[in-house]
Amino acid sequence: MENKNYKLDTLLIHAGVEPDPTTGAIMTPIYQTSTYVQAAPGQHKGYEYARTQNPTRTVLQNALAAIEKGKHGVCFGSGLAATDAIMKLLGPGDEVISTNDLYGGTYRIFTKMYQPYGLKFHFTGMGDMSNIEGLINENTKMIWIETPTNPLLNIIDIAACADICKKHNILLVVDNTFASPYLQNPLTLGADIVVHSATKYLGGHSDVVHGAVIVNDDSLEERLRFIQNASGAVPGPHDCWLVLRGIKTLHVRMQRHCENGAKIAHYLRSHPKVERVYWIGFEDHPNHDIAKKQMRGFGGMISFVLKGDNMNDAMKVLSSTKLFSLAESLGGVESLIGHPASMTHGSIPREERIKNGLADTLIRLSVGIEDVDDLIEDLKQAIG
Ligand code: P1T
Repeated sequence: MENKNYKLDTLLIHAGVEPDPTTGAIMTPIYQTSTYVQAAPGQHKGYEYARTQNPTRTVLQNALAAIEKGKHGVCFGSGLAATDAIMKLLGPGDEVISTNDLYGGTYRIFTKMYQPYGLKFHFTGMGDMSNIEGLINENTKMIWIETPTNPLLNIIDIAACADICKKHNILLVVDNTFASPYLQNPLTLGADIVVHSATKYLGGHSDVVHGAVIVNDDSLEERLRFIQNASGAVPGPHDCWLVLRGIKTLHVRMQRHCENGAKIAHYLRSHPKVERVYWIGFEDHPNHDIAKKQMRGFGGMISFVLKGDNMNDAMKVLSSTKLFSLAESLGGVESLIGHPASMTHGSIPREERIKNGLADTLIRLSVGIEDVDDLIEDLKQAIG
């Protein structure tokens, strides 16, 4: 599709997608092949071996670049494989500053995989930019943020981070998984690299594990493309096709996630047994203004703690919901409930978690797109 000026809702459906040149199939075929026949050595149609290139993956990469307002998309076998590829841009002695509230698996790959290889990580609260400035030295090569953060729904000012990064010649990476490209485009706010767990809102149906990196810079793309091929953590064509199909409905799904999320956040806040609700749409959320400035909506992720901070009460809610399924992950059409301390963030040492505000009793919701009245009834009977 030539015209890059289409609005996002149109790009989600058409970007990168052309009728299949051999048959005219409107849907991109799943090129389930490992290799491509050459007429003579080096004489091929742009495809040599499927770890290096696959036409289904190429279409998805182009679509992802377009919807993130970037130039290049590079896909991986999972969100963490995408993170792994980005870390391979760095080397021993390099330092990374990251937010102290982030997905447990990201914390794990940083501290358990890359720290032993000589990289150094600093974790800090990023509500206050001076925390970042204070940690920068000549070895600092990357700032890595999630916004909104997982699971405490903190908001970090992407443009302000980008200013600091530009001043010190540091790469800014934004994990845009929670927002999705429908709600936020970090590259337009000055980020250098956007990373996604496409397993979540991009795929949207809890049926695929997939990761993506989107950049503008040609030399970054070249290095990431090299890593994609050399390390080989590539997604299969069927998984690429599932994500491609998922993003065609991202806008309609996200609208409903946002609507349902808002209603449930307000319901929980008014519940006498609920102590605190973490949701970025509340006007008294500490960084609500930044969320309003950099996002187009507040999404479907909510965390909360019950009054009394009692583990048994939290466990009762976690095991009593009927529509909200108790499971890791998020961003699918169906609602999920989770316990970050033992599930998604179990790999962060308890003292670290508690220090950063992640209570043992925190409950996380990924609000789906079911009828919101049914979802509220479900929470009502579970909380009691
Ligand atoms: O699971 P995978 O596709 O490898 O993505 C990892 C990942 C990266 N970034 C963020 C912000 C994430 O939330 C995740 C995965 N998160 C969960 C499985 C979860 O339930 O929070």
